[in-house]
Amino acid sequence: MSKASYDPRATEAKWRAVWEKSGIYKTSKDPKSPFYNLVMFPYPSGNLHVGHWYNFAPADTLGRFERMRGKDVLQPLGYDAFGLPAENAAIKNGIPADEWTDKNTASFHDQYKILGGMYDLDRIINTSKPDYYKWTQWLFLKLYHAGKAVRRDGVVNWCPSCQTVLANEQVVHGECERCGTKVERKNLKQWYLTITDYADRLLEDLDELDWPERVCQQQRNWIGRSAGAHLEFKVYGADGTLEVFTTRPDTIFGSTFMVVAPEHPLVADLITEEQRSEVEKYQQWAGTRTDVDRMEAKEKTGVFTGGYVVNPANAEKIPVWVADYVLMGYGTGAIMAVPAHDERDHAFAKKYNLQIIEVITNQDKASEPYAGDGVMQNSGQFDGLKSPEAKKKIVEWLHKGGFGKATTNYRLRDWLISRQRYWGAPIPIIYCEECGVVPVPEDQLPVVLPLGQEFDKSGRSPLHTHPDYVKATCPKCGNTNARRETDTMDTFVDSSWYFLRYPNTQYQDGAFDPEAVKTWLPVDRYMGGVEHAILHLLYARFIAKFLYDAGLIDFQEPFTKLINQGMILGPDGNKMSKSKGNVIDPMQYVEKYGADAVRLYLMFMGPWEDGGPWDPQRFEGTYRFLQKVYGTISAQYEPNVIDATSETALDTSLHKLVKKITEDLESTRFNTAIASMMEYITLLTKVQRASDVSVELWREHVQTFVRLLAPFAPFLAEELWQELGEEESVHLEAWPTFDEAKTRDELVTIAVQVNGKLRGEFVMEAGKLPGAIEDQARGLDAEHNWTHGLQVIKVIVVPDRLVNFVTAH
Ligand code: ANZ
Ligand code: ZN
Repeated sequence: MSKASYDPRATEAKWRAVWEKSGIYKTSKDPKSPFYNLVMFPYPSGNLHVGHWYNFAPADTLGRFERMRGKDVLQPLGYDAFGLPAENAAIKNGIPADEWTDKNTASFHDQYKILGGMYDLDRIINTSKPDYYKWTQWLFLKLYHAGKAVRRDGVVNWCPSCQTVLANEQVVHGECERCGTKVERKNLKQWYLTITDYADRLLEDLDELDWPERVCQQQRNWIGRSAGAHLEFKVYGADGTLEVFTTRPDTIFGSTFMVVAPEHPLVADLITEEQRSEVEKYQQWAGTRTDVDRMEAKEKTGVFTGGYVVNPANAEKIPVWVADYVLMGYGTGAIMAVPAHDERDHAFAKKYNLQIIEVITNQDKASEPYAGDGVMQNSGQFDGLKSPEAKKKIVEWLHKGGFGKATTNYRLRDWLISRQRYWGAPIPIIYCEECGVVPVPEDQLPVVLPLGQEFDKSGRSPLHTHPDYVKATCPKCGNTNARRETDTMDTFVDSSWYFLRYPNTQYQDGAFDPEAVKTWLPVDRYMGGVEHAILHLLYARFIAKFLYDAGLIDFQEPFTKLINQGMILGPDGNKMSKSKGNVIDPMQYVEKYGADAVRLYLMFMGPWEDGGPWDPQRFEGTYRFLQKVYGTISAQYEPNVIDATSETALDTSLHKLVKKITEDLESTRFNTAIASMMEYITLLTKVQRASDVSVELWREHVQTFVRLLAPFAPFLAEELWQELGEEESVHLEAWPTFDEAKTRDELVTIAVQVNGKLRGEFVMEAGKLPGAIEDQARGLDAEHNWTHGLQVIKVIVVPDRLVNFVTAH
């Protein structure tokens, strides 16, 4: 008989304590078959939200599955703990950023345990602690000495209220994401990591990765390699040349004007007295707009500089305009405008009434301007050639004349890592009046971030005014009046290498233990949100290539396989947000139904990669399933009359189940795996009612099922395992195997008799239970009317062979 219902709260608490004590989830010290199963470490922002669960719980199921298949699994967690929210809390509520962070990591830590994961919590990484950021600083110095960390002038997004540089992603509609102040463009000396040196490798190596195609495509677009030419246009009537980048040198005869970015240095030389005030006004206005504003603007704007250049192809004198649809940060910040063949140039020429010359025959009259290939016209000696061929010839011809050369251009920019913020890893640099820029020697690391800082109302980083921090001794000449760099690093630097430290978090002789890294890396499977498709994943790939080149690691790609889970939406189908009141707090559910139910529901609700709305009703259904599992498995089983057919049918269904779940987990289809478990449990309860299989077979079945359940619902599986009389943990068991031959469906022909006379037949899978065969036969009788509408009083079934309807005469 089935026992009292399952009490997840008490049971989960019990096993949590047992597991912690026995240390069954500690990573193997001597792995024979290492498997690195990694989730993206979270920013500790208060409590684990349902999105974290959606990442960590299914990822844990996969880790447990690998472990049962004999792998030694490294499955760590940590905290990406530096960053603005901590600082905002400090500014708003007066709690020091470090206190706020420590409080949050403590509550995350408790919830990591509650989740029921086999995460090895002895290996926690916290990027805001000196024993970690010491090595982030070490990495910076490595890059610096290799010439890959450089300080230079650049135009940056500046928030005058937050007093800091913002990354492009932190600027929303031209305003600071944090405070809503209009962002300014400013020229500042900042630290950059020269990721552009790696552009080709970052692009080409994508082809070898087992990553979602859309992520690879996003990275390709971000790197944005385009082949073209740098061409030079002499300034008319003065010295100087205007250099442009173009992907279409074949259209040069159609270039009727030039456009330069408002910040372009040559504007000052081109500008005429009449145009001066108008151009300057325009430059000032454009200075308040971000690149994103500028690219998205529907209406093109611009002003004429008054100056001209000479088109080297046909010696025409053409006007130079200033317009903000040309960006200073791309190519050369200047373009040759070809209004007949480029959409933006076309719109601009129409608006300002500039000349349009078609130089490629438009094969698609419907589209104007025509951007495709075709036959050359209005292009001197190149007329009649096909445009791709003309492209090569024109570049060669211009090159001979000293007017430029073929080049490749990238959209990718160097990585600006300076932040004028407090809560980040200090940049280990000292400025000395005598020696200039001096790196802090490695043996003086870490440069310690002072804790317990208070902010004044301006929100400015307290480091700027912290006398003990700013004042430094020059490591080179001993000058005690040197000044410490007060900028900290972008938090993406912290996360660009953290996965190297997990294999040995205690390692003191370097950022990472080379032996342990050799054992565990590259990461076998990396799981996290698609919002990291570009920045984090690109930066981590870059740093891996840098360390590879430095001979410090022996692989170039850190993450062999990547899986992006989808997003959990509120029950109303919208993105969860406090203002919509549709936020699901996983802990509320855990308290009532247990962690297993939350885990299982998250995996059952739909394909992991898709996400979807949280459905409280389906959640209830999932919970009921767990209760049913408990009831069925934990009940006493006593066989009645044993039926050989029933035994075979049950056996086949188990082999099928093992195969299905194995294959589903291999391709992360949790939802269909769980659906088949549900079907199987329904079958098992039927068999239980019929009690027509042997006790040995029953036992084998329930034991196998509990092992299959273990990676999904680790607490319940452990409880049942114990109730089945086992002493060791189910999580130390091997994954069940299956016999392929037994999973194949055999077909049999079943004869249909009415009162013993043959009336028909049908085909169905072998090994079905009598009930299923009868159902099938009755359904077909409705179609074929074998029983002539007579009342059936009895149905005799011989499994795999015949059905006999006995009717009332
Ligand atoms: C002439 C031309 C004719 C162009 C034509 C296109 C079509 P991708 O592929 O993205 O690299 N361009 C160059 N620098 C720019 C800048 N700083 N701001 C805005 N636009 C810029 O694009 C390269 C093309 O974008 C270049 O080729 C240039 O316009 C424009 F029928 O030159 B083209
Ligand atoms: Zn000095």
